[in-house]
Amino acid sequence: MAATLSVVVPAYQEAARAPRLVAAVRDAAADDVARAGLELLEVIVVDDGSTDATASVLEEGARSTPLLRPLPAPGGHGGKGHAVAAGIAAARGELVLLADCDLSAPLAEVAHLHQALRGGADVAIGSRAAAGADVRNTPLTREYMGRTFNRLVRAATGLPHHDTQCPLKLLRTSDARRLAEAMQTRGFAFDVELLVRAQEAGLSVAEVPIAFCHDLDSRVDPIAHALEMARDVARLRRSQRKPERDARRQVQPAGDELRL
Ligand SMILES: Nc1nc2c(ncn2[C@@H]2O[C@H](COP(=O)(O)OP(=O)(O)OP(=O)(O)O)[C@@H](O)[C@H]2O)c(=O)[nH]1
Ligand SMILES: [Mg+2]
Repeated sequence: MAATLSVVVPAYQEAARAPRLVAAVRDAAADDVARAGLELLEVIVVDDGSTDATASVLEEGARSTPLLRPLPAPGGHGGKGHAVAAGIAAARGELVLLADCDLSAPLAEVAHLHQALRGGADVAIGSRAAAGADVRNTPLTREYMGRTFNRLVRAATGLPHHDTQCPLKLLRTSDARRLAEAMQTRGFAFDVELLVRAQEAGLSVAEVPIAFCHDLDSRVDPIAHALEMARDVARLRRSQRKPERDARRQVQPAGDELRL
């Protein structure tokens, strides 16, 4: 029998992009997930205290789309990590897939991630850096920011990955809960902490090339969020146990096409 899947999507000020997500959930998501050998149980979209019409677009969409499960983030606006953690806590599937509202990494790519889990990985992360990735439309500035950020992450934390910020991540819900419960990062560097905690828990992580089409509409402030993420990575480094940090000495060489 196919394992069940919950998709968790954080949403902040997404009134304009949410209708496209709702349509994808209504028309294609179950088939995309079934082709990956999984059964889609729900798409939890966590509205992170948006002040635009995100909540009403999601509520309206859910009326005609039973798989869509809007969830207000507890305590109002708290950041992407905060919202993802709330979604993970609410997930009912055996596996959980983290994704973004803009579906710049299409849900159909879950097939590649699931293959990695079937191959023995505990966590599969989508990658725009791994050989074979099909990446389109990324502005040069974002590409540069992403590379720089991922270099910083590798140097600071010892993580071997080349694209921590790719939206798609697939893992067992029980693992995701255990990791998310212990996490401190409420903003965009949540993804980095998830991987740091996975490493500390002894979980194996596979970085899997995926198709990705950058959506130019963005909630990311290149200065404020870059500074916040650098600060969060520095804090993460201080929280790490030394053996995990030093694991960077065994890091395998790879391309460094890294993006935020
Ligand atoms: N919960 C929450 N989610 C957010 C916040 N900011 C962005 N998001 C969500 O995070 C996801 C990614 O946001 P984007 O604005 O596309 O940013 P990105 O894809 O990381 O960066 P770009 O490369 O600029 O697209 C979307 O689902 C957003 O709704 C926030 O403050 N809180
Ligand atoms: Mg995006």
